[in-house]
Amino acid sequence: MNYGQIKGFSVEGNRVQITFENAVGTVSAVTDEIINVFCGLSSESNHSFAIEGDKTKPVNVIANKMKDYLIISTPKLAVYVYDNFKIQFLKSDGTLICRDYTGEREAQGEAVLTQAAIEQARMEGHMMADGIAHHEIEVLKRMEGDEYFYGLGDKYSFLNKKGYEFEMWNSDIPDPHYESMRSLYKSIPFVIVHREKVDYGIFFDNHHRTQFDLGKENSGYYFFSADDGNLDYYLIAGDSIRAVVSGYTYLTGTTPMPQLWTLGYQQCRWSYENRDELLAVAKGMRDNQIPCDVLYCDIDYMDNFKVFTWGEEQYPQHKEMLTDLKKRGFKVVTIIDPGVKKEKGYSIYDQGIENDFFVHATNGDVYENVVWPGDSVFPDFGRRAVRNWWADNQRLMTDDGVAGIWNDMNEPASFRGEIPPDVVFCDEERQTTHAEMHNVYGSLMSKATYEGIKRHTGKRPFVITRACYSGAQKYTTGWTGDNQSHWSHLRYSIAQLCSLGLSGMAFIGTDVGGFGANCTPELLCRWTQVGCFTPLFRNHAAKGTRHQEPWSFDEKTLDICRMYIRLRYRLIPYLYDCFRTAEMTGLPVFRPLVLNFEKDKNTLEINDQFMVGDWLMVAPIVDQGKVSRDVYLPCGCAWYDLHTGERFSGGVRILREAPLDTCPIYVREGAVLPLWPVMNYVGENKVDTLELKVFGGEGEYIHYQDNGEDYAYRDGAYNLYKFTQKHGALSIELVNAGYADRYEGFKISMNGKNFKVKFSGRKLAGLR
Ligand code: MIG
Repeated sequence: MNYGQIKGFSVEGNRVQITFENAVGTVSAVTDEIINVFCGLSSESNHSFAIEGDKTKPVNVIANKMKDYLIISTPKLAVYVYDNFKIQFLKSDGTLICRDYTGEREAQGEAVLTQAAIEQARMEGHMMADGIAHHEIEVLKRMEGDEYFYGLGDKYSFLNKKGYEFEMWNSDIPDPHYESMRSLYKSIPFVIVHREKVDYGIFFDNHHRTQFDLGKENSGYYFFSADDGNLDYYLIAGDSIRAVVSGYTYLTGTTPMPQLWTLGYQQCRWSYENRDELLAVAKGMRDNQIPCDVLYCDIDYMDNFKVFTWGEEQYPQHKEMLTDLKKRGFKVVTIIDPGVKKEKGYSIYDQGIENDFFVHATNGDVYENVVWPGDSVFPDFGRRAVRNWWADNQRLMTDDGVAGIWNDMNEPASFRGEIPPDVVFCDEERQTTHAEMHNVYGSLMSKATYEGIKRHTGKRPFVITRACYSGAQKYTTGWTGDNQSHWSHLRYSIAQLCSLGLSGMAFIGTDVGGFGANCTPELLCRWTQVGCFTPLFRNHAAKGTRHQEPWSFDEKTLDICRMYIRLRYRLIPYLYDCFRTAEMTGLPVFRPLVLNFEKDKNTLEINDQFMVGDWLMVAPIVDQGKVSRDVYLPCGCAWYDLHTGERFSGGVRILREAPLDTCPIYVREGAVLPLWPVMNYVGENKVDTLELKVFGGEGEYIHYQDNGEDYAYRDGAYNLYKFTQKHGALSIELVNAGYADRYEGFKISMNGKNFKVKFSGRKLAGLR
């Protein structure tokens, strides 16, 4: 798109409208530090599937015309707009944030091949570059040289994405995921750029197929592009990566508090084929004293894969089964796919046909493709009426006692080829195409599921999705789809989960043990050692692969898995606090070290260590046969080895022995970790006395407590306890007292001593 010369401009509130020769664009300040750049190339409206509600704050925007450019400023930023809508962003002190690249695209190092050579190579299955593909919308930013690129959702790659190209097109990929794969299940077109003196984010809010090239084509620039939709992106400035993540989640929403039980251990398999098998797994958990809260029913629980039904043959009297499991502390989550079996007499199909709820082929017929139930039709989730209907359908599950819903196949995936781009989908009343709605289909489905569960149960919904677009974190957790029981997949899962966290999704996990291929005992141990720190802690495996419940191998494997699953339950109050932070600030639970320590250059590319909240750092083993590893302890604070209590100063690299039963874990000095006793499931025993493990130094920690279930906390029904340590003494103060059920006391371990204190008032000081 060639915008042409600037012809004029006008300011209206936060927005500056700029008339170019060939188009009208706007630059709007959402806040002092968030700028939206927009040009309605395909529609006038900047309707977003990620940003809900008006996020605009009052900002003092001033625009001035210079000789050949405009300066638009907020109290914190200056935006220079040139001809052809080229832009430079600066801080108000003049520091350059980023500037558009003004040259033409040019592929560096591209091999020159004859057409014959290309055809031959393709015949054998090689991917051959097609040369430069131009797009209707292309925003090229100059590479200043010191960039690190983070984020972009679930892409399968290292933390720093510089030098790679990606595509946003929700894709069901059952084959092994590999490094630098362009797309996966989710589309989160948000990238964080870290430079020595500046941090910023770019959120390209275009839900069509988009591309991101972060210096792969040419190290002189990076770009994002699309062939359809609008030029619509946000520059999110801030003085740290944390501020940028918070800016992004300010726009697109944060992850709301989950129910407490969702933080427990979850066991899944495709499939526990019948009631006996599922009950045997439940028994296995309790017999082996493995804490477990959640069991799953994958697709085979249904009657012929008809969503919202149960197969009486496999799961007779499922209601009684669910009630009985619930008594023993097990919550059951069932899978629901979007594909509805085409079968007259099946109520969901009939209702959908009667109300015209399914997407249409171009000739006006209901569109059909094949998924698990055979010939199937697809709900048109872009329409409110369809989402409402789907939300109501949730009741069919929750009324029977189902505790959460797992949304799979919602890229949407289909077996008879991908749904053609021109199949008719709607965006509310507007008819549009699959090409436009593809990337948001999973988000809309999850939103409908969330709203239904919320409406029917009044509790915080537990929804898991495979596909989604930016902003889905408000409604759903996510998992990373079909990984494999490969060591490389365990290794990459760390960067992948960190990237998802930086992209706003705080509640995420991978299939622990790996989905495809056969897990080994050693891999299961190491994966469980990582899994116990991931927000969603679910072990899952595919049909036809070896079983990977913790007892599926030998005693040693069982012992090690049990040990780390128990550690998970010890950490639940800490994790819950991290979720509180996530809801308040958008900062993820599972994070790269760079989020906390970006001034320490050694953390910029750490792919095999991670933080859990602000206080825990984990350096797991992710290679077969390895029994020791180097661990980097970031600068600026001291660290305690959780296992040995040994103290290390920060800024050092140490060698840590890590036999199979040991996952190296470090606690930041000054921490006061709240811990639970181990229990079989969340809520089995009431915690009247909270355990606090104090790690020297000085620090302040806020602990959050509520009923762990519903939305009463939004009306203030929660407690906040402030733990402060200074000069070797600890004080405890109740700083918010909205929830009646308080702790009666604390069991404290500090300075090598253990003692208990009663807590009935508001403050205790000088504990040592
Ligand atoms: O293509 O429901 O990613 O977790 O077990 C298989 C069966 C369809 C894919 C999901 C996986 C799930 C499986 N599903």
